[in-house]
Amino acid sequence: MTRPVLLPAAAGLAAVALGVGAGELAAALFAPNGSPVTSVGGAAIDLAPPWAKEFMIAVFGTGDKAALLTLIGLLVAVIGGLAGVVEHRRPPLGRSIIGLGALLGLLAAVTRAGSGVLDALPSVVAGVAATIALTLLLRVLPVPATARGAGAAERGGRASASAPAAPPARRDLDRRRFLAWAGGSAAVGVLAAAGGFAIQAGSRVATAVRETIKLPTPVTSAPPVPAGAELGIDGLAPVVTPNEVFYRIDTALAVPRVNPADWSLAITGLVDTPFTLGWDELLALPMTEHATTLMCVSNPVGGDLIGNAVWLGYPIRELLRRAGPQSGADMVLSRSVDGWTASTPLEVLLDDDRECLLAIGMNGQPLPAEHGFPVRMVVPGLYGYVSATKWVTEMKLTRFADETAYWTDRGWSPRGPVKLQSRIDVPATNAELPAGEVVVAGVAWQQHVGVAGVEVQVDGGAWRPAELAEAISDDTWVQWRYVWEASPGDHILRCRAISATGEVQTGDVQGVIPDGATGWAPRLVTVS
Ligand SMILES: Nc1nc2c(c(=O)[nH]1)N[C@H]1C(S)=C(S)[C@@H](COP(=O)(O)O)O[C@H]1N2
Ligand SMILES: [Mo]
Repeated sequence: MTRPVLLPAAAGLAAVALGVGAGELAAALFAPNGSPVTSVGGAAIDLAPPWAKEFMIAVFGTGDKAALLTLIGLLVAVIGGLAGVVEHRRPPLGRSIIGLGALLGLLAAVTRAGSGVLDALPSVVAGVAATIALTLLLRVLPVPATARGAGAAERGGRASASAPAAPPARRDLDRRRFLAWAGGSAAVGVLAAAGGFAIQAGSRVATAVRETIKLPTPVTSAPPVPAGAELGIDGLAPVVTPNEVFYRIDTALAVPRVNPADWSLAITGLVDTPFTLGWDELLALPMTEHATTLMCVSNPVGGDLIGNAVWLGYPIRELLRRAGPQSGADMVLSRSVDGWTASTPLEVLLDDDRECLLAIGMNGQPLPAEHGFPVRMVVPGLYGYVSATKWVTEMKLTRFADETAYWTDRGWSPRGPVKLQSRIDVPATNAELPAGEVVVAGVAWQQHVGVAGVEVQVDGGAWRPAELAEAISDDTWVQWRYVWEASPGDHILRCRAISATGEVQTGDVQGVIPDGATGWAPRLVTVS
């Protein structure tokens, strides 16, 4: 009786080990909050009655978390073994058990505070991997001679009366092959899980450190946001974008988790005295606070890959001066911990009248991991792809003629000054409105140049001036509103900005490649 239970159970155990390992690795790489094991553990802690918690702490002390994880491991092992045996006898019942287990992990992961849809992924990966592994392992399960004969043969060669289905040598080979596959699957699972936990341990350290950081008080504070900068219209982008909704663009599949203690910035290349700056040294420098609107060159006309934040950091020009740029250098090639690069004109970074920051703070918080923690660059007036390097670790002075950056190698322009643009936020696309006074509102920007006016056009008619809100500065976008006397029918609204230098936003349509989109975004509404 041993073999028909033991080997399928082993198959189930190995399959589940592989699944859990794959799930943990997927979590570490794509969804740090979606680890099935950690989520189930967290849910268990949340749901456990007080006496159970007290019992765990009383028995295991500070090892209570490790004990809980061991308990979960044992539970998973039991479920795996059971699934193997059941699947062997009555497929697909065992696979259903695995599916239920994965569903449990998924539910635990997506119901945790601050979780997102992506947090479901690791549990799905775990479930799919375990199911496939179980199916394949059961296929290579050695066929017993007979239910009893096999066990008897094992115990001493007293062959049973019914003849074996396969010769013993063959059965032995089958068994070894099965054990190799099962053992291999389990080993891969354990390795993947260990790898996942190791990666997450690093990220947990960075996250924990981030939470303890107290940002230094700026020596030069940003002036308070003027009361008149925020029109407070429903549906209009707030003048300062909260970190949680700030757009995110980067090439990093997994958000780099950098521990400030391990962070440094090297200033290299065409400089007299190259040097390296550490986190503590950076924190000790006099900090500047400045509001800058950041925008992606891939933002289509009317798009929302733009946000405005108050950044805290140290002026990059001071660092560059300390290194002493050599004549001939005209570009700073900044590099991120993940290898991504940006090419920024040196003269922009050295400009005394432009607050180019090596930023550590965003809207009063340490930079969120997604936005470059611990240190990034922020440059007013240039698109992000040539200036806003997140997780920055190197600034190399070089020449545009000698080197190219990540996006330049992919067809984008080496320099990326932002273009004059504006957007309608309110009313919403295809809104149905009652006739009469309708508030049209939006934002307009040309960072570091400034916006002097916005005009609105209805159905291709005359351009009429909108009211501008107070700007925080020329480095930020500005809100605007226009009161429109709407008559029944379908209408097309457009807006255009006028810059502080008198440039009028062009209606010529250009796509985002190679240096930013232009045109006027139409907004269709129906008035009745
Ligand atoms: N390391 C790194 N930094 C990067 C990028 C990137 O891919 N990797 N993308 C850049 C681009 S294209 C933009 S638009 C801005 C976006 O910054 P955000 O994600 O904080 O909004 O970051 C820039 N910095
Ligand atoms: Mo971008």
